[in-house]
Amino acid sequence: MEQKKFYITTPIYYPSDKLHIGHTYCTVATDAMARYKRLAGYDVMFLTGTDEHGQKIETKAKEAGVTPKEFVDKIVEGPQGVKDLWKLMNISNDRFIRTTDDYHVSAVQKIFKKMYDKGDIYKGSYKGKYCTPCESFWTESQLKDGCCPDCGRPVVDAEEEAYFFRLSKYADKVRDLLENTDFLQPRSRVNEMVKNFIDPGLEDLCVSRTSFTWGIPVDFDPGHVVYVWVDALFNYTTALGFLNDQYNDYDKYWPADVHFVGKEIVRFHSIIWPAMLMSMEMPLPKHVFGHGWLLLDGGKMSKSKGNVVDPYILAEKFGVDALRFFLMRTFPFGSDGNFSNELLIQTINTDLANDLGNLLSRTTAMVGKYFDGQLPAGCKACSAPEPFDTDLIAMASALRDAYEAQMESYAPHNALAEVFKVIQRANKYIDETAPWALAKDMETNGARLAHVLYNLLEATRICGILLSPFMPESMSKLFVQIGAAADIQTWDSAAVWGALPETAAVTKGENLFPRIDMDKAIAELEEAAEAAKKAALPAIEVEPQLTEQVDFDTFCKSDFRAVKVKACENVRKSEKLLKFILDDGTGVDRQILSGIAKWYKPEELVGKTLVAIVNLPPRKMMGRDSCGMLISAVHMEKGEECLHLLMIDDSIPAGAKLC
Ligand code: ME8
Repeated sequence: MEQKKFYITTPIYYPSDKLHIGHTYCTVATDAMARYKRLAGYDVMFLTGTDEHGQKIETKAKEAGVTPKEFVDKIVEGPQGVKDLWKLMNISNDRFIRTTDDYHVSAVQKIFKKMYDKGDIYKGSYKGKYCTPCESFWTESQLKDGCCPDCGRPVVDAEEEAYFFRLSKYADKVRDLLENTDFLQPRSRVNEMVKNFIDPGLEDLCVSRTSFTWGIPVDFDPGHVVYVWVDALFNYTTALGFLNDQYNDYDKYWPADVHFVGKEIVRFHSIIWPAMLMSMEMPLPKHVFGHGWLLLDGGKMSKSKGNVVDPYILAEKFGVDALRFFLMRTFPFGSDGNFSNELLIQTINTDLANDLGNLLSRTTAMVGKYFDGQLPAGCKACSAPEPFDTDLIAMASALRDAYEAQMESYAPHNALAEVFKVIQRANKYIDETAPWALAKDMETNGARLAHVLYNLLEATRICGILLSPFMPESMSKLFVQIGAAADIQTWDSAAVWGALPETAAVTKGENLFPRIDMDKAIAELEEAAEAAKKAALPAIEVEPQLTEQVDFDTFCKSDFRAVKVKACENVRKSEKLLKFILDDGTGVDRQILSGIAKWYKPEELVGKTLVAIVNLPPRKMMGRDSCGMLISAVHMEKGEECLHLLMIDDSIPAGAKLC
């Protein structure tokens, strides 16, 4: 039989800043889903990547004084960058796309041309509102209190010649898709989309820009770049090889089974994306799932608001698996959830240290203590089971199906809740059977004790299999401790009670989930966050201020004047000196030499208005007279001296006295 296929994607991330725990949430959810499907026997394609074009990146790069490509390269490939973070979080993506990859760029150009040739993209003139941080166009009616309806920030007027996509042409079909199929999930998001966007009437979408250049050029009309969302959405197909030779998986995996996306980008994925695919006459993805946000202090975590949580700090402190587990267990996937360090620690302590950790350590310790790490043959069977034996076995045997139903409806939090019901049942079973009491009379109760412990190992094994998509590393260690070999870590064996060999070698290993001291950990986290904040600031040192005072009359003896640079050049044979010819308002040129060649090129200073002290006695420098001194601001940054000439408004006339 042909292996079933499953294609799942995360959004591709904007590498405009370091990623935070909100981004990690979506990728971990996708990873858990992909691992679950692999476990269940599917041939999985899991795609993630980065969305690297657009005005926001261009602006950020300019601010950083680098090219846009250099800027994104650092955030995607550099230390603690996007790829590093996914490696740390044990993300098992099969492919990583960067929208600056050549194959993607040329495929998007072909896609744009195809829609143009079909008449679905046409040239017009755009007048409207644009939210720069969100890279989104809005019509007047879509604004909320005059601001961007997504992020609430001000929008700007925009007018330019532009290409448009005939979104209006597909309005009825998209409405039908949303209202009459299960394309968009959870269902609550359908009403949002229909009421806010389709009911008011879908307008054609502006899909090119001319006011900046960092985008995919429209190859048949230089000066236009493709709207970043058109470029970004098609990543899901170009990464499979659509209209390019880089890959050859399009026929195999398209259409996608599900796109996991945050709720603010559901509009793009459930309206614009299917409409463009209809235009391209391509099959539609089966599902789009819009998950909620992780909130901090009630607001969306975002770098621009400065309220972000660093996944590196949390993973280092609590372990990658504990962090992955917390994200999936605590927040219902379709809703918003309030992140807090307290909640994280509480979840680890309750679910992992107490419930799962105790079950594992108590069970393996007792097999060690009472049976030297190996139960006797025959322990699986029991001639007279107690009601709690039957109950535990029934729950654990039914677990896989209950879990599967939840995972299939994209409810990982509920799938985990099912697993924890069995873990809690197993812990209760320990109290009910009181193995330590049975052990007091091994001759009479030895067989019963072995059976109880076998049941505990078996329940632990089944739970371990179903937890492995969420905590892969820790569950591998758990399997070693309970003596479960690879052939009984499988999906099929999760539905088979009694698959663990009776005489499996059991070892009480390391404590997988140590209990965390809440107060101590919170104090340390706060310290780490403070240190990270400090490290992010440039290490600037300024000279200590002088304490010796000068009287006012002495100060007034220094004559500071505005001077204009008429000419400036390097002094021959000197690496340090620049020679200035200055207009100081007297009508006679003033010459000053200044040791600032390291920081300025002569040509960038001509015409500038500077400040000079003009009544210092002339000094000879490299054989030339220097009549005065130019005033600069100086500080140290990361061990380097930094100098900024004091430049004042050019409207100030040469010779004006500064006092
Ligand atoms: O939207 N909680 O990129 P992005 C939960 N490039 N999810 C969050 C979150 C939070 N606090 N903050 C961000 C983009 N996210 C586009 C996608 S796809 C063709 C293009 C989620 O880096 C957010 O909801 O701004 C989105 O799904 C993802 O992180 C990427 O956000």
